Amino acid sequence: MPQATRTKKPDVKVVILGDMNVGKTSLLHRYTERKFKDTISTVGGAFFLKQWGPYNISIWDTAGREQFHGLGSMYCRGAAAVILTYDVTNWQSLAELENRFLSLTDTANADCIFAIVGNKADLTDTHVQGPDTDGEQGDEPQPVVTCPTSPAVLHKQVSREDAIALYSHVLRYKGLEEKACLPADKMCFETSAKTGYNVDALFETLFDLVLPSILKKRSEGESSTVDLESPMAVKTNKAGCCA
Ligand SMILES: Nc1nc2c(ncn2[C@@H]2O[C@H](COP(=O)(O)OP(=O)(O)OP(=O)(O)O)[C@@H](O)[C@H]2O)c(=O)[nH]1
Ligand SMILES: [Mg+2]
Repeated sequence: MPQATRTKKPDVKVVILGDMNVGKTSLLHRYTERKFKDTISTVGGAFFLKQWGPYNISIWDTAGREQFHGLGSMYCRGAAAVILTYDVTNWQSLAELENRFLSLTDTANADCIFAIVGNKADLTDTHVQGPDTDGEQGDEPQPVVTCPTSPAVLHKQVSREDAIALYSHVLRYKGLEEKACLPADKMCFETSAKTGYNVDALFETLFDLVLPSILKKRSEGESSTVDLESPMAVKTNKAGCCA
């Protein structure tokens, strides 16, 4: 197989779920393109490929609109990590994660990792508001603009405690022992796709955590193949026959 083809094959799958308008696509744009761009509501789904060290991670963006709900479990099939996203200014968007989206993750891997993400934190917390809040801007340092009036701060409808409670609920739904899982503190994030706040931390934490899944998948793949160039690699069963 040509090297170029081999390096583009995804090693692991991460899926982002959540109600329409919570900012799933914007989070992916921010992370992959370092930009906050205009979006249109996602139709069906889309995927991004991210190289993480020697590995390729596919990140699946899904549509939050009800009419595409049926596709969700298909996108989650075989996922190593799922990002459950809500909007911190919209309580209903958190409720929907429990009511509508959690069951879609039944098709994910048994050892799937969950992150709970409250996006649009720039709307409720002044410390999240950065200089790069005005549209398409990249990674480069932006000039600090002093605004005569700071943007209005909206009411935060979902607290961090609410998100942590949802994380506990997810673990119970999955039949997992809380003590044996990653702590809620580490897996609940508040982000802003608009300013970039916590976005890298979210994705990079998850990517580090899915590495064991990649290694497991690779070793399972390797044990079921035979390297024809190395006679030592031919596997034999107990009776000495080729396996
Ligand atoms: N203030 C603010 N607005 C945001 C943020 N993220 C997204 N938005 C805005 O929220 C709206 C919806 O963003 P999308 O990224 O399209 O939302 P989505 O979750 O992908 O929506 P669907 O594709 O319909 O499921 C857009 O107007 C974005 O500009 C954020 O962090 N802060
Ligand atoms: Mg979208």
